[in-house]
Amino acid sequence: MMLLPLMLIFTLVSESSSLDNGLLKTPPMGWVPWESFRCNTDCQHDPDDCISERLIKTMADRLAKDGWKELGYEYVNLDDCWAANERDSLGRLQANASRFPSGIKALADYVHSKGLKFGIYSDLGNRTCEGYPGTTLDTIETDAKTFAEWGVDMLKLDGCYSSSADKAAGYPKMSVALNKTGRPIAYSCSWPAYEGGLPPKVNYTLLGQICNMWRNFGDIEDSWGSVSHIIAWYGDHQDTLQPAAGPGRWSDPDMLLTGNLGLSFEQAKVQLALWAILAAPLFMSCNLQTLSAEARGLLQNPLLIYIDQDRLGVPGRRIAKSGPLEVWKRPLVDDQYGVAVLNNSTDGLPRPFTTSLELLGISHCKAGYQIYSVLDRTFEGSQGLNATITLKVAPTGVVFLFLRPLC
Ligand SMILES: *[C@@H]1O[C@H](CO)[C@@H](O)[C@H](O)[C@H]1NC(C)=O
Ligand SMILES: *[C@@H]1O[C@H](CO)[C@@H](O)[C@H](O)[C@H]1NC(C)=O
Ligand SMILES: *[C@@H]1O[C@H](CO)[C@@H](O)[C@H](O)[C@H]1NC(C)=O
Ligand SMILES: *[C@@H]1O[C@H](CO)[C@@H](O)[C@H](O)[C@H]1NC(C)=O
Ligand SMILES: *[C@@H]1O[C@H](CO)[C@@H](O)[C@H](O)[C@H]1NC(C)=O
Ligand SMILES: *[C@@H]1O[C@H](CO)[C@@H](O)[C@H](O)[C@H]1NC(C)=O
Ligand SMILES: CC(=O)N[C@H]1CO[C@H](CO)[C@@H](O)[C@@H]1O
Repeated sequence: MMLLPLMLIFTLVSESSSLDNGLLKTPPMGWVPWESFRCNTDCQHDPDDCISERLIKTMADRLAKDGWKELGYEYVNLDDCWAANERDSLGRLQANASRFPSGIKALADYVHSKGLKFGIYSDLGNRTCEGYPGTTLDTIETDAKTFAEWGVDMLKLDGCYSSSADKAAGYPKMSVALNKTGRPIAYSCSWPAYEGGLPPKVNYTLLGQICNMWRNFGDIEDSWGSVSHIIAWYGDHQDTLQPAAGPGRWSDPDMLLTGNLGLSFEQAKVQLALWAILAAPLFMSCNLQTLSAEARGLLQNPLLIYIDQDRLGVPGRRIAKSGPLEVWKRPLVDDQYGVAVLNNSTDGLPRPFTTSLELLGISHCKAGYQIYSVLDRTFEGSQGLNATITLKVAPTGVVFLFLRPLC
């Protein structure tokens, strides 16, 4: 009899904090075309790299065959530029027939046949960011129904060409409309990114109730400046952002750049390590056919994925900053931790960094912790709480540790 009121409270708390569609209990993983393929619609001259059913099928094949799916990369999503220039005669969105000759339903079926999930893109506004038909307040229900009929598993709803008032009405309305279709569809809202990402214009309590994930900040670009700027922004606003995220409701610092051209290998490691610390969605956006062995190794690092997907779902925080070095820590299940030490300097020399578990605030297990270097895939030995730990952190690089208690 004592248990009943406790369970009731627990249920109420979890219901009020996240969208009740049972989805994205851990951050989603998958592939999107945007960073590598943008709005390339020129299939005549560039048939391999244009936004088309052929591209999506090819990437679904790779996800299914090259070990991605088993690691959790299960979503194959479209971004902008899939739609025809006009809605159909019944007012429904439709795919561009020359680039998607079989239609979206057949494409979703294909993706499902590979054991994967299918995501689509639309925009709450008069047009998508690239000018295709948008989802306006009066077409929300039609579009939700269309997506459900097609077998869509995730919707990213962008926010170009709409006012703040339209967004405030439209994002919650789509959440209700998706629910009414009866099909579980993960819902990714770009709303906060269009309102500066912070209160008072952004209400994260509300977002957690209506969306499964959201972009908070501007689009990522294929450069170190962009990655470093995003990390700094999440650190500077962690008191707002960190508590807002959790199982079923994630902050999305945007796509992974690994496999593209703009980052050095060390910089690509920084993005992956920090995304895992932030409990971020892991969406690759590169050509999976031409990925180098090194890039594949980074993206398929099992311990990094384990940390990202930790079922506590508590994003990490920046706990210290000194000169160009900053320390980030994420608590994981069973008193385990992820710790990333980032060096933001560009002066070419690996920086020494000395610390101890005690100094990192990791002291629950008095016997000490086993230390693994996530990116080197090595076991570095066990350490007592007060033993000195010395690391060398490459310029615009990271050391990413996984700590497991000896208790
Ligand atoms: C719709 O919402 C209800 C109540 O919150 C929930 O129980 C149900 O699972 C949701 N259905 C879908 C398809 O999201
Ligand atoms: C389909 O996309 C092509 C570019 O690949 C474009 O020329 C054509 O106008 C589009 N068709 C429709 C109906 O939107
Ligand atoms: C969207 O279109 C409507 C109707 O034409 C117009 O009143 C509104 O200003 C447009 N909104 C934006 C943000 O372009
Ligand atoms: C934020 O949204 C929640 C849930 O809808 C609501 O209860 C709360 O009053 C809102 N907060 C502000 C400051 O508007
Ligand atoms: C790194 O330093 C640059 C230049 O001062 C700054 O713009 C950027 O925000 C810093 N990045 C991080 C993660 O602190
Ligand atoms: C570690 O050092 C601190 C301060 O020097 C001390 O309070 C603490 O008891 C030490 N812990 C262990 C496990 O030795
Ligand atoms: C996070 C951090 O420490 N950033 C520093 C990186 O280096 C530049 C230039 O040395 C500093 O201005 C930043 O504050």
